[in-house]
Amino acid sequence: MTSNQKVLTWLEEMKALTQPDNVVWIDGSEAQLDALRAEAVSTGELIKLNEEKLPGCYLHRTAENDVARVEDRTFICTTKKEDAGPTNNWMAPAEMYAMLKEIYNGSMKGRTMYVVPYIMGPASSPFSKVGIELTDSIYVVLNMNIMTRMGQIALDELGDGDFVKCLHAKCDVDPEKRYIVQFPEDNTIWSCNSAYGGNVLLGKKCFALRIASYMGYKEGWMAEHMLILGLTNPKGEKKYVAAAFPSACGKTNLAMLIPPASLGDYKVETVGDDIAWIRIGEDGRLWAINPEAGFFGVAPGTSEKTNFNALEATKKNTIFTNVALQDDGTVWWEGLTKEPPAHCIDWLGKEWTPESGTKAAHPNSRFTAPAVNCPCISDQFEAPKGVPLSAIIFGGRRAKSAPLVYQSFDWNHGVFVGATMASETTAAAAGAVGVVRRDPMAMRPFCGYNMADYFQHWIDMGHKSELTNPPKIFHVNWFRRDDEGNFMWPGFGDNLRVLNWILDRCDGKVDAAETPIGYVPKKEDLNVEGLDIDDKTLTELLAVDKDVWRAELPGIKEYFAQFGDRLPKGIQEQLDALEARLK
Ligand code: OXD
Ligand code: MN
Repeated sequence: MTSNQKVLTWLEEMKALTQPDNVVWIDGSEAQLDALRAEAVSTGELIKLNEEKLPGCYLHRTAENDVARVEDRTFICTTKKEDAGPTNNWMAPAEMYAMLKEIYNGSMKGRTMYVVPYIMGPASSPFSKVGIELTDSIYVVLNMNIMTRMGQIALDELGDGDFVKCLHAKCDVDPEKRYIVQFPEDNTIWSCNSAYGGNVLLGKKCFALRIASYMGYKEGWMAEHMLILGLTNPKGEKKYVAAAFPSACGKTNLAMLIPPASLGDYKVETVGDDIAWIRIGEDGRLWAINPEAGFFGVAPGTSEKTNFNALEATKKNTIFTNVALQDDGTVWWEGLTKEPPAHCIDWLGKEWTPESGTKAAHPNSRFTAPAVNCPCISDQFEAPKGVPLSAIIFGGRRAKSAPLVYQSFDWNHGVFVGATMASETTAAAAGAVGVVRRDPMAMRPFCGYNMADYFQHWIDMGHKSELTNPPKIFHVNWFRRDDEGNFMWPGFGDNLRVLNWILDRCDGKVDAAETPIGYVPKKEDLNVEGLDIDDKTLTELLAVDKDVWRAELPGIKEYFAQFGDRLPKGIQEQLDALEARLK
């Protein structure tokens, strides 16, 4: 399928290491995929769902100990420890390779190795990159088929070029020997002892964020943990924004927002729900592509009401992981319907009823759905150059500090706003509730190099002479609470009102109030027509309390202190300026 000598030599090496019984090249043809589906069903790796109600859909259950990304076992292996930085686990590459080789040694004996060539990004896009994943899991092959452009198409794109070398072996799914390792200097990813999506679909977080962020740093572009959406107003004007949120902040919902009909004829289109690769275009603007071809979304909480479009996307050719199986061969998860089914098989494969007192679906159960299934997928989804960004939005879940929306003063201040992003923990996650977790640009688990250098790269990008028309940078907080602890903003579709203000600011159509943290809307410029929101609540939603913000400063300083003198001067200057404005 290829005469690329680099591919063939590497494959021989990996075969010698893992010693599979067979090697199968994945060409991406439906015939081959069908055969793999049938094989996975025959071994129980996949369960075929109701063909009438969920055509082409399958259920997979992972091992009980293998249900989420494992950040404590995720490593960035650069030659120098400082290049991985204080927010990443690190080991010297030679030491890591040696340790992992013992784990991989003979691990595919009695198994088949699948060779999965794939493209991150649309085929024939100058922005796209090719990877090859070697895996002993059919589940991985079938998921990669949904999440990437996979098969011969990728080898054709590759020619005799370079690629990201990805090796995945299930081994014994032993959590003690589970490692997710990136070698950014070698364009290499090694993952072992897991069979759960985020750890094994190596094109996603491992490549499209960790390795790609490092590539972007070296090559002058950016790989970001951002959704991309297009918004068309009633006049037919279309604009694009990219937005980064920590988990549990409604990122997928925003990416697929349904405009409230009462606001008029708006249209939201999804370009991406998780990752954006961003470059400077010939017109001096930032352009973004979504490198992925599917959604790897969290199932629980997804319903017709909360995210109609995401749910629609899962109705055909989707692989569900760790959700519950209903008696009619369809799936269920907490939040899908108000009333739980009277009976189902839970994510562990056990009988379940509402009286069981356990969750039927794992809280991190997932759907892998083709993006083309999404009713609001953008017509620019395959555009080789991507879409031009008018705004970049950072967000977090903050009860008191951050107003509903504010705009940064300029690019460097916007980078500072992203770098100080934080979210308060919710009851949904383990650990204490309301604890502030710092997650710069939502990239804390995904930055493939020293985060201080990443901040500097952001600053540098904004000042490149080619970037004559950079997007404006904003921060939103849908989660502000009143003194009784109630959410003050309705969220969901009504977030369109905030997007409208943001785009009006980008067009210079509305004025704003200057506060110590940035520009905040004037009450009259935020369209709240038809909302049940009183003047006092609106005032509070947009208020910036200096005392609350002064109390934020020690936490920010402490976070930045870990970077020592590698923290960019541009970031320190922003911190000093904020402190001065808060005096
Ligand atoms: C994801 C994540 O799965 O960010 O997208 O954890
Ligand atoms: Mn994500």
